[in-house]
Amino acid sequence: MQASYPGVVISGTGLYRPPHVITNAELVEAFNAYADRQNALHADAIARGERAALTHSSVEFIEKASGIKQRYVIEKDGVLDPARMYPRFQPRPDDQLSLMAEIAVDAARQALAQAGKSGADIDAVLCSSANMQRAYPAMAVEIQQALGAGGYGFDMNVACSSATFALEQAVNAVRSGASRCVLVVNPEITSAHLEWRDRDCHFIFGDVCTALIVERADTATGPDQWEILGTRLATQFSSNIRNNFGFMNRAEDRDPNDRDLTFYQEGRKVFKEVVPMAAAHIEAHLGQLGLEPTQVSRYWLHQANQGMNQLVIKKLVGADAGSDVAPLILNEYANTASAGSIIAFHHHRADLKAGDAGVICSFGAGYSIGSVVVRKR
Ligand code: CO8
Repeated sequence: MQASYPGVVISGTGLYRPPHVITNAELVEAFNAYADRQNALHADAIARGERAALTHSSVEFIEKASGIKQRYVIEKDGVLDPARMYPRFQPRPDDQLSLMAEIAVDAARQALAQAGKSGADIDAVLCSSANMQRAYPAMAVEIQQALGAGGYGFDMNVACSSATFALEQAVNAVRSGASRCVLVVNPEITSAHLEWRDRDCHFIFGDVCTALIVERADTATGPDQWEILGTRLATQFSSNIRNNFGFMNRAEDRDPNDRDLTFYQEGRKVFKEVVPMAAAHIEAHLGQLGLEPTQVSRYWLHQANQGMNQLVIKKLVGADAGSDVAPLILNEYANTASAGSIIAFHHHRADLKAGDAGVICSFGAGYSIGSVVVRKR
């Protein structure tokens, strides 16, 4: 006898958008001031050839190389202070809601409202993000309590694929009967883990938090439901996107300013290696489900680089990525790690009709690729 599994839908999304914008012009002005200060400070060593002078960043390079025009951040002054170059956050006492939980609760409440659910309807919380604010207790458990949710919560991290990998866990939990209604949140405070003092990457990231409600189709009542047709995850080890920050740094007698303790990457290699992997992954996943890439109405792709997304789409459907096929949000939000494809899904799905298929797909550090194929109900 064949087992029958409940249908699963995404019935709500939410988006926390930070209050501050940093334009490329503001960012470049701060970086160049920092570079000039460093060069003046180390003028003798530079003159002796013992140290390379820092070169200026440029708005033109950033926009041409990435498509990014601005980013949102939770705290702006510290990032733009040439004497600091990273955000300034106040530590909070243990009895106050953590910053990461706060933005997750904000996005979660929006997703719950869209799905017509309350916190009490949630029986699992997955907090999945490229960086966690602390080691323990899990952020997800704090968010669970703040929302009055039941069941259990846990944290997970698959860098830029954290959201899609969490979606698969949520779908499986509902499909197996273990959970009825799962909240997935992706609080990405990337500003705290970006190296704003490195011109190769200082423009890449922005802060944000996304939320998704994943529930049984037979109990979903919200007006906007997306049936999950399938999920597919893949990983392949690479150090081309890496961050060695971790709990052992103190024991290694590391300088907290060591370059490898914040985000670093071989951007060009990532670009070249990940584009074919992502396109082949999506094509194979669609094939498994009996779909051709051209039968998909919309691709909500990871938002790291405009050129990358255009190439992925070209490989899939043989045409340049028009914004109707693969909407871009990175011009406004920059790369928001795992939240990028979910922001695209949040902003760009209202015009699709019942029966239309779409693909949410992330790709990033790991390497990791996650695709979720959905159909509008
Ligand atoms: N201004 C002016 N010139 C610059 C700048 C700048 N800001 N930066 C670099 N240049 C120069 C370089 O020095 C180089 O000069 P030269 O030719 O003389 O050596 C020239 O410009 C070209 O540099 P690149 O080859 O580096 O430039 P690219 O065209 O490759 O563009 C990109 C760089 C935009 C980074 C591009 O390679 C890219 O987007 N690649 C894809 C990367 C990607 O997708 N990464 C995914 C990472 S995100 C992820 O997985 C999540 C990780 C966890 C998140 C953690 C939160 C912080």
